[in-house]
Amino acid sequence: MSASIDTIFSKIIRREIPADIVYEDDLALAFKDVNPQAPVHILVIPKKPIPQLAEAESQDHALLGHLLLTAKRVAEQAGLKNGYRLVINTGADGGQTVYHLHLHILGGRHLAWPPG
Ligand code: DGP
Repeated sequence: MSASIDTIFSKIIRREIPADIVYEDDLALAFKDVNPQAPVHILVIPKKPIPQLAEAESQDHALLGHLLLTAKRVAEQAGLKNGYRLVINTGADGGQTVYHLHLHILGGRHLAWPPG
């Protein structure tokens, strides 16, 4: 388990480094991924620095629901009428590289399943 964190995403929240922010509210921020894997690739993050889903707690119940509904709203805003994929990479085996919980919204092309 990770300790409390200050990642690149915390710096984006604090506007210390630039990002293409597409949505913000009191609890969440959404911005374009710097290394897009699809025509639309947006990250939705909580402002609370939860390192990874595996470290979310029961008190985060409402926040996790908010993140899902925010992802839906941002996907609609991005025009993803034909669908999209939400991904949460968790931990080393999950391929997580930034230890601030984030949802990837991927869309704008057909996404194969299972993923390559
Ligand atoms: P993950 O592997 O699930 O931890 O994904 C981290 C994502 O974060 C990865 O797709 C690239 C993106 N990313 C990393 N650093 C930055 C950054 O400084 N700005 C933006 N916009 N995205 C970043």
